[in-house]
Amino acid sequence: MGMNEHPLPDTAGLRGDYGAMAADWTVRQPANGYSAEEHDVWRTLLRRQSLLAQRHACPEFLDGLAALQIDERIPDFERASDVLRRRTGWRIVGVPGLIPDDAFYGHLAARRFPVTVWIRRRDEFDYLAEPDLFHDFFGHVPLLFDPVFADYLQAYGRGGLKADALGAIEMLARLYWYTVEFGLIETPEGVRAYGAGILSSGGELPYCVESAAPHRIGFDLLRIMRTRYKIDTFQETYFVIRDFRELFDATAPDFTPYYAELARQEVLAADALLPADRRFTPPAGSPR
Ligand code: HBI
Ligand code: FE
Repeated sequence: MGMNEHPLPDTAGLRGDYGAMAADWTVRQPANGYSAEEHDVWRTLLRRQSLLAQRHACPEFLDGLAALQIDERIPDFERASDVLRRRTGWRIVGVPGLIPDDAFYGHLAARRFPVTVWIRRRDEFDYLAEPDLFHDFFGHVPLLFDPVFADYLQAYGRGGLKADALGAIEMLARLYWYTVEFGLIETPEGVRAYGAGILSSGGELPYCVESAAPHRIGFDLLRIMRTRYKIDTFQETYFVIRDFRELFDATAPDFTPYYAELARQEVLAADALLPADRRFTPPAGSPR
């Protein structure tokens, strides 16, 4: 039984303020804004990750980051949505933190990306259990400017609503994890990161591209949906797409036959390797 990426919110155990939510689990950003300390945490994370992203992120992410023109203060979601909506029709909605799968998928299916309204403390720079504003905004929002990825994520949301009914949430959660959160993509300069969990991480962004330790396997939908993942260490396996069109095309068919096929196969460990896996060799001189 694999851990779902996020424990479904019984809200009691979660950080955010779920008291003042709308029926669709959304909230507004704090009316009186954020403290100087919170803006400083944002600024520090933004500087660290932007520097790393210049070297290790895919060009589409860097284009979206530039289009957002985020500065050294926590962004206003309405203003960012105005820019984003004009490009791909997506907009940002504030949420108190993790929300149930069906609510989350429902927002994605309507081109609304849920972004957490609170930001981590300084002592949580390198790991926190739940996605915060920095992970969601910096990690996820820039790629929504890419038209093909934007279409993929909406298709993913629609698939999630159907998967809920088919009891296939766990297999779709693996697809989300190994693409939207921890995906790699081929570029003429070599493999680059597009996954938000990588792009918002100080350690994993260089590691995922440079280290010889993890497996890097060519994108294979069924292989991904049967592969467990780890939620509190660097990934042992990354999946590499050729381009976002490959991702979008993979989610075009109805998944029902896939779920039947997967039910007959064993679930694989996060560090499994199969003879059929299309492997990417680490760059020369990689640190272990
Ligand atoms: N809720 N706010 C928020 N953010 C997420 O990334 C999120 C979620 N709920 C469920 C969820 N992710 C995962 O189960 C995905 O696999 C759907
Ligand atoms: Fe995320």
